[in-house]
Amino acid sequence: MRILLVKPSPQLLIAKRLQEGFLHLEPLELEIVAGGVPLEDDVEILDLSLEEEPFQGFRGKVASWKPQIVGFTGYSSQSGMVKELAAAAKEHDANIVTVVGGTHATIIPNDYGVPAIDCIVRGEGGTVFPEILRRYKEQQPLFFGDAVLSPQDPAFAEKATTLPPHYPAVEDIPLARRDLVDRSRYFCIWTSSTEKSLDTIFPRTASFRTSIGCAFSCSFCVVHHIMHRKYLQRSPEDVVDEIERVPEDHIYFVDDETFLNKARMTTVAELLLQRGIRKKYISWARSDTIVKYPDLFRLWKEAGLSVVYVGLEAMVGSRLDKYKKRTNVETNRKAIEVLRDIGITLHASFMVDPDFSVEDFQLLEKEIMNVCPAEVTFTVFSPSPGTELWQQHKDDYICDPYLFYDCMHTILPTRLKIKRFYQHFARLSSIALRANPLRVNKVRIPFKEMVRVIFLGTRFIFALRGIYRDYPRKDVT
Ligand code: B12
Repeated sequence: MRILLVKPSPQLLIAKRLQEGFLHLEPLELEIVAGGVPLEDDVEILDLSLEEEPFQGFRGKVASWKPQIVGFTGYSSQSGMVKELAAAAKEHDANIVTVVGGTHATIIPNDYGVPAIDCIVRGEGGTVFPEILRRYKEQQPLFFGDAVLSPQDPAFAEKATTLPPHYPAVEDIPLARRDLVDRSRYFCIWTSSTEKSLDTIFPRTASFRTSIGCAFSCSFCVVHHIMHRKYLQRSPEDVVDEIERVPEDHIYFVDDETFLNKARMTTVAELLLQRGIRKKYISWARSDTIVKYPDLFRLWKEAGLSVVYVGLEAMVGSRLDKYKKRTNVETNRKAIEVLRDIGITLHASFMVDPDFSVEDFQLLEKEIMNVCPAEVTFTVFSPSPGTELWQQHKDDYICDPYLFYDCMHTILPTRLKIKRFYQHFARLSSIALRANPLRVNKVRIPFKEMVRVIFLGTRFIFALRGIYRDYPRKDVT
């Protein structure tokens, strides 16, 4: 049997610019789903963001390879595209079975209740996909339990309103089939706070999941909803065994928060050091985790941790409370100090609120220099589909709240005129370039890469300034 797993391309210009310029990670979710496919079946992964013409690329692949099952992943912003691709597959051959999984399918399954989609997988996919294949081969209905729904099921509407199912035990989730993608295409921009020169700032980078979920419930985040606030953890041995096998020596941990369990992550670092595995790592961590466990981060620096992405979000207490961060400004400031002291690069992520006034933007501009040297990026506070906040704001959206849910486009009305809002938003990123450790520490990088980073950085800032043009309604501009 032939199974094609498809990752849609980003829809809006700013997401494309981000991916071309700064980081493009492998489709780990599809590699894990493929990991569950029995050996007797043929499975391929098609990453449409690598195609010049995504729709044509998809149609060409379906016509030439003739898959019997096509599976899609997708964020909310890609759900429109997934539906179009599924319809294109059916148009080519009505017998193709279409399966959809990923974040959007998990939280808003009823959005996929369309004739072109046969199966909607909620939650973890690697464990349920083999059962879907078995049912297909035995010509049984494909939907079962609370994880696999189908618009063809008379009870679909009712099932689609229930909470996402619980995740299986991490031990049952198959390992990623990393061999199914062209590994030379995936990279992440890496800076350094301690090295004087770097051979490349765009190394090939592997994605890696050591844990799933998060113990917190920030108002803008959907993860606690998907994971029922559970934090599932792979064992240290399992993590280190796989890290050793990953072909790349740069690894991006895609966990929501890697370091919540000090004992586990201490053992992982110790095993890496004992086994002489010398790789570099990027991870996400909360500021309070960093402040609570500075020794853990010191040990991890030794094990190769180069950059930590921290959702500082705001340096104003009332905003942190509004976002239900359960942390405070003092902790944010301490975390910056801890990382600086250890020599780990801080990637500070701030949130711009649609209610920002000019003064709020100016205040945030000042904060950039307080966190310097650091990689500094910005998103726009947006209610995440499937959360309580999303429901509360359901009458407020100024645009298609799925397509525009990329945390760059505001989906809520802005206090400033939207064009002005994005002028200020783009200005933050141009100031942030000055705070970047490469510039501050005068790190030597290859000339070609310097040209590339200046070109892509400038183009990204132009794209940010132009975001307001994407809104269809004239009155919002
Ligand atoms: C790492 C990450 C990224 C990486 C990219 C990862 C990648 N592979 O491309 C980066 C940092 C680039 C990124 C960017 C963005 N991200 Co992001 N990201 C994550 C994060 C933290 C982990 C995702 C991940 O790789 N998980 C590991 C994989 C293995 O797990 P998984 O995706 O859950 O997949 C499993 C199941 O969903 C299922 N499944 C998935 N697909 C399929 C398909 C089939 C057929 C089946 C059967 C099953 C199945 O099985 C999989 C295997 O277990 C999540 C949070 C989270 N916990 O989901 C946010 C998250 C997915 N991101 C989100 C967003 C919004 C974005 C952005 C759009 C905005 C932003 N500024 O952050 C951008 C733009 C990306 C783009 N290119 O368009 C939101 C999406 C919400 C939504 N409603 O769609 C999330 C949920 C964050 C959040 N807190 O709300 N992201």
